Amino acid sequence: MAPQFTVYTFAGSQWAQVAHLALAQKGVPEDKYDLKEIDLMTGANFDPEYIKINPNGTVPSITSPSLDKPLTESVDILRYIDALEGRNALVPSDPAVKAKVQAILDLVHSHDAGTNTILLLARDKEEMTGKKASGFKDFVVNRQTRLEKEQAADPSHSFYGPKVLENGALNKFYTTEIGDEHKDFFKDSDDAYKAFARVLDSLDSLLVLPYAAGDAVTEADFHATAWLAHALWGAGTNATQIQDFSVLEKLIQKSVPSFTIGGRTRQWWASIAATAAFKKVFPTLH
Ligand SMILES: N[C@@H](CCC(=O)N[C@@H](CS)C(=O)NCC(=O)O)C(=O)O
Repeated sequence: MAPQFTVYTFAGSQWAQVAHLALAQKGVPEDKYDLKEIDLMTGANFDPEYIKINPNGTVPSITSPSLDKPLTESVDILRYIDALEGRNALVPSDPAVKAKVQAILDLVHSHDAGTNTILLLARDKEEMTGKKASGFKDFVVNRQTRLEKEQAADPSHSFYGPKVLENGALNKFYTTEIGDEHKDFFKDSDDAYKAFARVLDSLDSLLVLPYAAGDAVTEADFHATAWLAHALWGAGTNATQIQDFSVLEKLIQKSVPSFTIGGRTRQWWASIAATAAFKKVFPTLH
């Protein structure tokens, strides 16, 4: 069978994992789609040809001759995959369940839930030194190099100007000596950690159990799973220790000493981690 759609993906992208979880859960045959790797580590998402597919320069995306335009949001992508094969199982029809699912989707996609807080921010000299010596520095610097190259090649392109400035601000903290200019960055990072802790608390109170919105796995499970797995990995958890929350917990406690991962989150994580889709996509955290 000729592939019917193309998924643009990257192993280190949390939102791309939503697509992979949905493909696994629905058992979509592998000959039905192509996978195209967009290497975020080298800024391949900033290739002008990819920006034509996804004007935000993000993964995941899906293209298909049957679509009027590419899908560029993981929420839409999961729903597309869900609708491919038989029953639309991951998107509940019951209005009460739907509302619970939507609250979780909104939460994990909110600004305060951004996992770049864990991956890229630093609250003091020690953390900044650690980040500067890690692969996260390569990520930030490679992005800047690629963005500046593309901007030079096409100065009037509306995508590159704002992105060069946005990533450039972070790039500066990664490439200059740690000093007074870092003070506001450290304070903002601490605030971001406090906000991230509030998101984890909110998730804990929203979870229904055993799965995110109750007895059945829904889209809420897969978005929350990809998000939390990436945060655990970014915190430096041993990638094979799927159930180990201690590293992330300790990191957050530096900003919020009373913080712990809630009991409902732990129960939910144990339930979702036991599913075949989770095991296929997350043999290790990423
Ligand atoms: N709202 C989008 C967000 C996608 C997104 O931010 N993807 C990240 C990786 S998880 C990305 O491609 N980042 C690259 C960048 O922002 O330059 C979705 O849910 O699909």
